[in-house]
Amino acid sequence: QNLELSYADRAKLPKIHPLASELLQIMEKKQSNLCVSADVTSSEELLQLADCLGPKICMLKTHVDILEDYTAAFSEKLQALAKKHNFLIFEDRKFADIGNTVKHQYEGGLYQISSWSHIVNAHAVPGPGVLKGLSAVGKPLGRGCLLIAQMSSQGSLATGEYTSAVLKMAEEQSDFVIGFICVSKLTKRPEFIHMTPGVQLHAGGDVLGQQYTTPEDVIYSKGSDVIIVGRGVLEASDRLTAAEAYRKSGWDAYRKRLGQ
Ligand code: 5FU
Repeated sequence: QNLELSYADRAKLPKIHPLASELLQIMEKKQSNLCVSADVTSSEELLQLADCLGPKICMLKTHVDILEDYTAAFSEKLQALAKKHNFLIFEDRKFADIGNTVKHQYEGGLYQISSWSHIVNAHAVPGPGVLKGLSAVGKPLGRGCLLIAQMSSQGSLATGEYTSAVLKMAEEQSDFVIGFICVSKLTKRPEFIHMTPGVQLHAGGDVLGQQYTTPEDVIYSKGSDVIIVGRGVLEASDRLTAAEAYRKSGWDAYRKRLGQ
């Protein structure tokens, strides 16, 4: 007996957050659980990436603070590409301060992240106030947040009891938290979406502590929902072909999980 719900089934759950539902519908429609991490330093290159890889992805992850030439016009263009290709934008800002500070960091400053990013993430280290601050800005805009429950890097301190406490915090603010950054599935509650970085087609790592597992391992064995891939795509000689290989690998692993 297969108790595993499909992405489409989960999108229809009565208690699902509208943004989580939208993402699950996009995944089903585009047959993609691939999030590309667009870790480039030029706005033009990021926009080209988004336009070229847009059809293959459910979500594009950014680190806006590594861009050398950010302008408000860039964020307008990125939003237009997200609409054109039907993907969500996830700014990997990792907020980690008291509520009042993260509120300003999310809404204001140079980047005005809340105005263009559908999804952001936060560390649970400060306690629930970090979510209260972020949700004061994000909820009226229909935004959602991922809590960082685990990290892909070697020696991460986000394990065990810390990870359990993050889960509890998410459950208490599920009107804003749509899921987790994690290494493997953490909760049976199907409304939460699990997203996993540290993915390449071959297991391994880099010299700065990143650790890689494969799409099959992440989606099928570990039960996560979304693969987040940076250099696996960015450093390929043909990024579009690489993105398609990751999309297919992630989707095949999902089908296998459903027993199809
Ligand atoms: F929260 C995390 C984490 O635990 N590991 C990560 O690697 C976030 N990341 C991000 O995913 C990291 O900041 C990069 O933007 C991306 C992984 O890139 P890679 O090139 O696939 O290693």
